[in-house]
Amino acid sequence: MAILDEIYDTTVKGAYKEIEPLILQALDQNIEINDIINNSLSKAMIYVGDKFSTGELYMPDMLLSAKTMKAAMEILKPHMKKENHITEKGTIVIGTVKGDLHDIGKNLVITMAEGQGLKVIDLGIDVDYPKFVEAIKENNPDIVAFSGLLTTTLGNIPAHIKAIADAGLRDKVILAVGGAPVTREFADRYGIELYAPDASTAAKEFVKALEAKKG
Ligand code: B12
Repeated sequence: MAILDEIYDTTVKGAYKEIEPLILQALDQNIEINDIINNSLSKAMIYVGDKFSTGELYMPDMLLSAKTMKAAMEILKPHMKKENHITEKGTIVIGTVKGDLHDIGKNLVITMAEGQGLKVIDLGIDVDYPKFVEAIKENNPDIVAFSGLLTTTLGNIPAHIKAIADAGLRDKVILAVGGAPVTREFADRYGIELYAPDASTAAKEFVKALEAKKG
């Protein structure tokens, strides 16, 4: 079986103890990291999510698959970071929105953004409105990014933006949003400047926005 298929199957099964040699084997074969992520790991997570929707897989299955993807990412991460970033291109504050505990996608965005030489402040999961506001005051970021995987808690986005606006900080930052159910239309609806469907596009869009800001 081709190695990407093996990684896919192992992630679907949630066999997290078996993932390391497979990822190392894929790296040995010089398979692009983006390929490993997009064509096996993320694809497996989408499959598991779909099977969860139809009741064919359960919460523990999703958790095991998530654990497998996380283990794989830990091995891939050091290979993704570019070396020698002498100057940081800009700062991003990122967090998963209030009520939402998903963080695999967010963490992937962080890794990719760091790989592009950006400084990232990670607020973690289930981030309440004041925490974003405090982080903006403390770190003076260029970009504030929301990650959201649940349709329900994405409903908290307007409240997140309002808290930032009420603190007089809305004009100081570029807002970004992403996560499986998020679309460009969703971002536009709330006046969010930046949206990207995946982590590598996100990192590129961050850099583009920072370059445009500097003029
Ligand atoms: C793994 C998983 C879990 C794990 C999370 C573990 C973790 N530490 O993250 C666990 C088991 C805990 C979990 C729990 C739940 N989950 Co869940 N989960 C998933 C699953 C299978 C995969 C998500 C994932 O990691 N994908 C892989 C990553 C790489 O992709 P991604 O997150 O989309 O991120 C990419 C892009 O979206 C983008 N991106 C992400 N963030 C950002 C941010 C910015 C700024 C930008 C620009 C881009 C960007 O870049 C990323 C990389 O390319 C999805 C299925 C799916 N199709 O998404 C369901 C899914 C998201 N879960 C779902 C549900 C319903 C739940 C629960 C409510 C289940 C329950 N009954 O309790 C709980 C909610 C708990 C909570 N309060 O958050 C539903 C959501 C439905 C909906 N639309 O609202 C889904 C879609 C499954 C389904 N089809 O029903 N889940």
